[in-house]
Amino acid sequence: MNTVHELAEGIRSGDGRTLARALTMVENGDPRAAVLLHELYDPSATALTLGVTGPPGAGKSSMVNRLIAYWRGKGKKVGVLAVDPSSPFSGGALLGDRIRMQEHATDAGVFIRSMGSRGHLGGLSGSTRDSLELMIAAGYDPVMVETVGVGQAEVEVASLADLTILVLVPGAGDEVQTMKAGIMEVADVIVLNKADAGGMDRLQTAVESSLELVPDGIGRPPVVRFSAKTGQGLELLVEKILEEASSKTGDSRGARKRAMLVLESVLREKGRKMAASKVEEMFGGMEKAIDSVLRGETTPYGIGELLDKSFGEED
Ligand SMILES: Nc1nc2c(ncn2[C@@H]2O[C@H](COP(=O)(O)OP(=O)(O)O)[C@@H](O)[C@H]2O)c(=O)[nH]1
Ligand SMILES: [Mg+2]
Repeated sequence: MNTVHELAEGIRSGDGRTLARALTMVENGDPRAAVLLHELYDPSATALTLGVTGPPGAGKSSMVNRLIAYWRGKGKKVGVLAVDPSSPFSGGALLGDRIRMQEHATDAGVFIRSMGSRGHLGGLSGSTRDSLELMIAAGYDPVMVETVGVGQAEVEVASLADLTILVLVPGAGDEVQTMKAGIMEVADVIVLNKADAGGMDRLQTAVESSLELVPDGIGRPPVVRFSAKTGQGLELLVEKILEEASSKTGDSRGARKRAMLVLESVLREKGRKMAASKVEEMFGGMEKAIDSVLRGETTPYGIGELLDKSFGEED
């Protein structure tokens, strides 16, 4: 068993096996992971992190594949985290991703990791940002996170990475997919994928009319027509990503934004854990707390009030 310090050394030196082991520690909630992440955190690291979201089948993995090839061509070490919040057990989508990205599987400059989101209904696991941090420490730049866009995932992915790329495709219900609350606001770049297959004009019109509803102050994201199949639009896509990155996270703001994202992620996890342990202490666990609600003794909100009191909050 290696010490945390040895693990840190291994990761910094770019050893893929050590990185893989550390990712497993993070996913399993191994208490040494926090010590390791603390040791590895370098506030001056400048890796670009990109969250990729959008409906299943939109071509997220295919687009990521193109971006990997592009950045490999520029001599960059590229990290990819594929999170599948919808099917922690089936693994179907993850397998598909592996096949789509496998041309890069033997390239030492590419690190691809698939993870489920056990115990996290329909959302990203709390360890996702920690996994990103491990990849940053190992020298990957950029690092991309692909999530299946279901429910809250699009909004959650925005609090994970420097930039959020939303991938949409032409098809029935263009309006519905673009109008979904919150999506437009969290996207920094909108990709209209499958440009080779037609239907782009209608999709673009739908997207642009939804964007008109986004408050002006936020700034409207660029919309890029793209085909992961032919590679059409790739250069423009990269240009827009880099432009948004330098306007949103340029200079020292990048370091600040990263520290903020990581702190938010740590606080979310700590808050959840502290609240859960209070519920354990007061009720003997979630199930018993629910029993108490069903017996009419309290409500979920009443439990929230109890938590406020027990954490000494007064208002
Ligand atoms: N015609 C066409 N098909 C595409 C394009 N991008 C992806 N696909 C196909 O769409 C399907 C879903 O792609 P995938 O990358 O797995 O989507 P994801 O679920 O969003 O990751 C696959 O069969 C891809 O080959 C594209 O630009 N044009
Ligand atoms: Mg995929």
